[in-house]
Amino acid sequence: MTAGNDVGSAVESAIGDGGLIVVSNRQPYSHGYGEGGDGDGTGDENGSERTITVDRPAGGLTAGLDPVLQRTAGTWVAWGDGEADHEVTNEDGEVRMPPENEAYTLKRVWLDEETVEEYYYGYSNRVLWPLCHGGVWKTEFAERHWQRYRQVNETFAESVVERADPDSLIWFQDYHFSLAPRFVREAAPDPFLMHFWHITWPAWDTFRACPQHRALLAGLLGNDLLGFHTERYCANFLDCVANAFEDAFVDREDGRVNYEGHTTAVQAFPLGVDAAAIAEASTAVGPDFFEGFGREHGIAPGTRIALGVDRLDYTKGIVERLNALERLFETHEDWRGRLTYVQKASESRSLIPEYQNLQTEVRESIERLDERFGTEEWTPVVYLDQFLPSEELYGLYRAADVMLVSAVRDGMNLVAKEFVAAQVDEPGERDREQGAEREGIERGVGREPPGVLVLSDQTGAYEELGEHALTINPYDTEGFADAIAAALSMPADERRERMATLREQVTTNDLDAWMARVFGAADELRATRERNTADGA
Ligand code: GDG
Repeated sequence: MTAGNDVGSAVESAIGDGGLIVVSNRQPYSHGYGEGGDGDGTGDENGSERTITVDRPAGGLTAGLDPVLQRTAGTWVAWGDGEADHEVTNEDGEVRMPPENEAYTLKRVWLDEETVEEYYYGYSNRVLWPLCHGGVWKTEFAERHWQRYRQVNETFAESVVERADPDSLIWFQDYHFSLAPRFVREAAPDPFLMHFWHITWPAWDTFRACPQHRALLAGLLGNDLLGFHTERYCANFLDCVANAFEDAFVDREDGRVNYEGHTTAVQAFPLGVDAAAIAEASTAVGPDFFEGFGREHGIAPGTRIALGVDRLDYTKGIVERLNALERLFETHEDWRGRLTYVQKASESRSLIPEYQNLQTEVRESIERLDERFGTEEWTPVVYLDQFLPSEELYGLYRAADVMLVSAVRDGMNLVAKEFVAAQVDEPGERDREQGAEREGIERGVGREPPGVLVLSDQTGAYEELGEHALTINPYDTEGFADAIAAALSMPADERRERMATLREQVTTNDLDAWMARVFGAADELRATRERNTADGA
């Protein structure tokens, strides 16, 4: 990471003596059962033979926040969803983490099956997720889901209040906790509350369809600082507040709301990735991995690789992408037999019917493409549904000729940035390194680096990377197919130029820089608040 010292001082200054409390739905560490005892993995009747394993943060913000919590000896409050979580926590649901140096407290909140169904699947993912991505028609409003969401927010808020000091800094993550900030403020008015909203914020015309829109806004306005990925989401949020509450004072210019005597700053903080760690990990797998990968999936040496990496979610534009690839093979026949598209997809929220339908649709699209165009020697689409270790995922980013990011709506899309961070090779370098003469994925390269990013203009990432990526509208199948063809035949000079600018952007605005900005803003607001209190006294 580039801004290590900056982030350290910004965090320390913002947190002060009161400590940091992070609140998120997913926990940084979860405990499960491994094989043990008699070796059958089940243990004896009371389970005493089973060994306990720990799952660690794989990447992204969770991995980035973990060292911050360790450094500041804070508390992380999250849903304890691991099979063995109960076994390692005390009677308050607490366990010290990470296991090797026990630097901070992980407070686990227990949610039973019905609660998960209603709060997590029901309200968070069948109301807020589709609503915020503009899919009002995909929402499923049910009073009991809303009541449960409220109740879970209250429970999390109680856990926070029990652990907060007047000068604590409390940081909520995402759409699972819209109401908690107000609950905390009502019980403990002094701590500094901030919130980062990881998904898009829709326009008022969409948001007002939600029967609970006022309560959601009021909940979030319990915060002192509310962050979004882009200015556009901030503007949408401010617009919603202005329309929903006649008595709210909204300063669009300065990004501030005064509502019921409390001021909330609303600011854009585009999330970055840990570019240095990704770059390093991307070189961890070498020719052996790619040889095996090519053999396993029937990818012949010399084949160009297009890559997609997504959670299986209807916002990610996977079906739209497969349509564009089908069009490409129809209209640019010369790519038949020479390009394989690798789709890494992680199953997600499978209890929700829309997600089950999507899984079917994706599988059917792939089968159709393979049936229409596939040959004995060539598979047009390779589908990977297993979770890949970071090194393999980043290695695939490094090896890809073209990265396809085609979300129909996406708060940021970190995959686009991770791909750029993993494009570490100077042209010709890998050839020299490996002394290889053959082309193709067999030796870890599709062709001469760098690769090309094809990016949907409907993502938050587009605001920062759009100018130097090849831009597409995921619904414009024809234009999308042409963009893939253009990416595949882009001259080396142009690829180098584009990638150099993209890399500059992604490495400068990395995860540390983001953290420094967020904590810097919190620090400033806290200082202003203290001055105002002193002046008023
Ligand atoms: C939400 C917003 C916003 C995926 N498969 C594997 C794996 N991944 C990792 C990727 C990436 C992450 O999952 C997905 O992040 P995205 O940003 O694409 O999307 P969401 O999950 O929808 O996240 C989004 C984000 O929050 C952050 O604010 O950007 O807009 O919707 O990091 O690398 N990682 C590993 N193996 C896999 O198989 N190791």
